[in-house]
Amino acid sequence: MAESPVEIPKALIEKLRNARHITVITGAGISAESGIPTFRDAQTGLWAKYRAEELATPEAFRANPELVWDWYSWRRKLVGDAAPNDGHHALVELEDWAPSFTLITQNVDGLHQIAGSRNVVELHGNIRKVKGLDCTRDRECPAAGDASRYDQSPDKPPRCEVCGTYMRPAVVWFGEALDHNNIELAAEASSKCDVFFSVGTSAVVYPAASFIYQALANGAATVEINPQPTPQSQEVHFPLKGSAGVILPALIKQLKEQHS
Ligand code: BJW
Repeated sequence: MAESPVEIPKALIEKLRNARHITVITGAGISAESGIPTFRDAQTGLWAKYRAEELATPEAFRANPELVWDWYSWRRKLVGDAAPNDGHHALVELEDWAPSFTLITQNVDGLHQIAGSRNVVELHGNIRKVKGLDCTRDRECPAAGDASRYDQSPDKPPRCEVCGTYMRPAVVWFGEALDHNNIELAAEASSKCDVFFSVGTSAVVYPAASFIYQALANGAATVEINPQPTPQSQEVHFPLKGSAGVILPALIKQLKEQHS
């Protein structure tokens, strides 16, 4: 059933028109309309079928490297076949429109960059890349980088040609530290923004879910776009219930109409 036309609150449009910096954090929900499953949606989410602790932790990889490598290869193929949707494209328009803009994403699919978003902070890494499991040079290792070079490898997982360690997806698993520089960029963008959007995330994974509180503490207007309530829905100024692929284009349309 088609969603009814979306009315964006005039007060939000006004806030956006006066904003100097806009910060957006996205989660798996924005890519759902590109056919990529979310993690926690009850019927369709990945965790409805697979156990996170058996696949998305360093312990799981060490215990069963082939299973985890295969699972990520399957997801990499899914992501490789997907294209950005209207929600991703609307965020590119918002970046073009705003004086200053930061897009923090928890997504590992790279669809924001493919859509054309420029100032993107990838908090949880990128599934299209690999790095060595125990490599001290991490992403600087010559064996790290584009995962597709290992697609034809008979070894699952392949080994680093320099030090022999297993190659693994360059994503952040539970219990692993996020890149320090990325946390700083996200924290700064959240503290200095005038409007903060949380789009398509269940807002349960930390530290990603904490950035909105920095925005709130610094007086930003906060917006949530999600068809389902989250633990943060009651705290945001503008909870907009619905799909990112519908609400974001409607918001851009109204922003531009009232701007001309
Ligand atoms: C739509 C839609 C549509 C549907 N439009 N919307 C503080 C408190 C409690 C726990 C912790 C804490 N601090 C740290 C922790 C532990 C842990 C954590 O947060 N656990 C909680 C789950 C309890 N955090 C960590 O372990 C992090 N590391 C860390 O803190 O390290 C500390 C450390 C320091 C020093 C040394 C060592 C360690 C790391 C977290 C890594 C998360 N990794 C994953 C997997 C990435 C790789 C992969 O892809 O496999 O990241 S888990 C998974 O969850 C993935 C996502 O990025 C992340 C968030 O999920 P997301 O995006 O919100 O998706 P869903 O499915 O949950 O929600 C989708 C939403 O979309 C829903 O709300 C839908 O309604 C909505 N939706 N269709 C708009 N069309």
